[in-house]
Amino acid sequence: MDKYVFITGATSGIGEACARKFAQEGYNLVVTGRRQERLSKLKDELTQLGIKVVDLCFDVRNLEAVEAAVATLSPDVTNQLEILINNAGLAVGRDTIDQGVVDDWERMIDTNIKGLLYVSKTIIPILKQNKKGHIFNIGSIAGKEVYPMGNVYCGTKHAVDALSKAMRIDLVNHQIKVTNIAPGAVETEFSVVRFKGNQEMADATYKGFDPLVGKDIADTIYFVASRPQHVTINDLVIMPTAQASAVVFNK
Ligand code: NDP
Ligand code: 8X3
Repeated sequence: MDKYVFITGATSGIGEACARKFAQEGYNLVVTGRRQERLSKLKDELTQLGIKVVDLCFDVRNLEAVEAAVATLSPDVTNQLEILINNAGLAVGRDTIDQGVVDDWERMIDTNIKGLLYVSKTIIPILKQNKKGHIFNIGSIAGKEVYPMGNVYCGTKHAVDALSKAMRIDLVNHQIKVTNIAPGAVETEFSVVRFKGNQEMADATYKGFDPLVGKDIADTIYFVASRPQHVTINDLVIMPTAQASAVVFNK
């Protein structure tokens, strides 16, 4: 197979699991993130499967860096680019709205909303030229519900939910599918980042129940991506069986 999938945030968690899943299924990859060492390691490992892997190290918050990185892709890659997985994102902090740290808010807004927009704006012309494509936006249960001290993170993921709907409308005439994926609790580096390196608090998030892992989301995304061309799955909420809403768990 010659098809390429472009994954943001492939250095960890859900994005890394997507890279592994699509590689196993024979897709070529463009893997991206800010940690070059991890990208190089992943590239070395997945190339062994006989697929092609391009690694691009950039920060999605920097439009010029996004554009410069994508401009380095050869036509061999862009002409076969079919899938974009807008996965890079993060929560930082868990405070009431009045106690929130403005720098945390800006990191979340700049990454989860503006970064997703910058990457989409850069990749969509390639998909349009190829006359076909599939964009996966990794939203969250936090884009469907709001929970205590989730304020700005929930706001960014509600924005992703709205942007998925908007993209679907604006791209329907170009055979570009848009799927919003809204996971509940997935054990990745997400909570370590949210709690600013406090491993104990991160571990407590997943204690007492069986959380999802990155592979669960990657398998689902692959299932959605492998439906026939005339079928689109628009929106999926995926939870651990022990989770009933953003805050209700069987622990
Ligand atoms: P991880 O922290 O494990 O992975 C996050 C990825 O995003 C990393 O690869 C990181 O790469 C990348 N990233 C973060 N900021 C930037 C940036 N500025 N520029 C480029 N890449 C960036 O978390 P998850 O895998 O859990 O998170 C993936 C997505 O899933 C996020 O959008 C998150 O909001 C969403 N999500 C997660 C859930 C969970 O419970 N884990 C549930 C619902 C949604 P690097 O640091 O190398 O740049
Ligand atoms: C991550 C899941 O519930 O912490 O998006 O918001 S949650």
